[in-house]
Amino acid sequence: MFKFLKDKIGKWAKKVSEKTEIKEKPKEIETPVKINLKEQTSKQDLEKEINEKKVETKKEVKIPVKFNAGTHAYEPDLEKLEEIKKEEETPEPGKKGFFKKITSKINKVKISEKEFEVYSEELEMLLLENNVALEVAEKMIKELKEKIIGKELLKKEVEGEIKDCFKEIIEEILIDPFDLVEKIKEKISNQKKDPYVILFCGINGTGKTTTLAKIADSLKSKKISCVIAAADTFRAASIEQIKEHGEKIGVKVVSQEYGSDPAAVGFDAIKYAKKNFINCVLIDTAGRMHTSKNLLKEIEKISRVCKPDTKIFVGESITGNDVIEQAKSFDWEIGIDGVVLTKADIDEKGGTALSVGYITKKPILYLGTGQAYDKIEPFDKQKFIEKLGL
Ligand SMILES: Nc1nc2c(ncn2[C@@H]2O[C@H](COP(=O)(O)OP(=O)(O)OP(=O)(O)O)[C@@H](O)[C@H]2O)c(=O)[nH]1
Ligand SMILES: [Mg+2]
Repeated sequence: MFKFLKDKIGKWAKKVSEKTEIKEKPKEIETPVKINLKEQTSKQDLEKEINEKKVETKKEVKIPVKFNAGTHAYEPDLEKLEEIKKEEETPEPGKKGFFKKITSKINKVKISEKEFEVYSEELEMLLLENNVALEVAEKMIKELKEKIIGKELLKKEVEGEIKDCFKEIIEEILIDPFDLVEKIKEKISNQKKDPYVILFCGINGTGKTTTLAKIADSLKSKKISCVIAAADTFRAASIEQIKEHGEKIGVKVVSQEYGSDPAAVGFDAIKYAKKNFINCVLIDTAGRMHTSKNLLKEIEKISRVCKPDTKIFVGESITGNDVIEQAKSFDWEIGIDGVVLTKADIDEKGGTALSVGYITKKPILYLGTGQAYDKIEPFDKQKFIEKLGL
């Protein structure tokens, strides 16, 4: 998953490093340039002269030049000089010869603003195609530009430098998630009776119920007792579905009839948890479109009645920018605390994970990475950056 930076940004950076050295022959300058050479006396003298960039051999040497866009100067052409180099004697150890000096000079590039503009359009397209939101793509390009323009680099360093810059930018964009398990432990150690309440919300079919079951299973393995509220009383077979999960993971499910008030189901589950000293209540809710005012009012009621400690928005990582709009709507309505991005296992792009947190200012808490109960990973900034191939 998330291969886009590894594959594509790398290629883009390579292109930048190759193209910053303009290869066309400048019209007003004739190449190669002829340098007239003096008579050589000794090997030492020759090396001395070479180090002062005055080539000295017995014959006349033609030094080809080409334009370096980085330094805005004409410089010797390395490839052609290599041919001449073969005819020269190797300088004594410790002495940096003429060709070495030329080599290091010629390999240096400086990316100008003009050049960057040409490539930034391509980069923006690349980011947008990979689900990075426009606002975030623009920020990334602006920051990369500030970091890279005018910086003198060895040609071979350009790709690595661009990747390093991206790494820094992404580190800044991503929000550090809070540790949900720690928060639960903190609350249950302070207040013996009140359970920690988690509400799951999102549009239809994003993986709310599966994520809830995964989290309940993981909490149970950490000795945090759980009860599930089957507060999706709307979708056909939703209660059977959550009960099946409950049976598989060994967690009690509190439910009512289809069509009953979901806020009441949540309230019942909290009551059950208090009575039975259960640590955590996980409330499953029906999928609802973020554009439906009535359904958003309903989730607002569930939230108002159940007063969850954490409200988790569950979105699909593959949906791209739509997830951002959905998360914003739910946040507007109930104030979400964090995001779970599901189906990261089938997301090759990764841009959604990069953008959703930055735009909503809410941390990504977990990534869903498959259908099985153990296919959930706490979101880790460094791991995510590694997955992007940086
Ligand atoms: N590949 C993959 N599939 C997932 C993941 N999470 C959930 N799914 C699958 O997505 C489908 C929908 O999951 P549900 O948990 O029922 O989604 P929901 O949001 O509760 O759906 P509604 O209640 O109908 O709104 C199921 O087939 C899940 O197995 C994930 O991280 N990766
Ligand atoms: Mg569901």
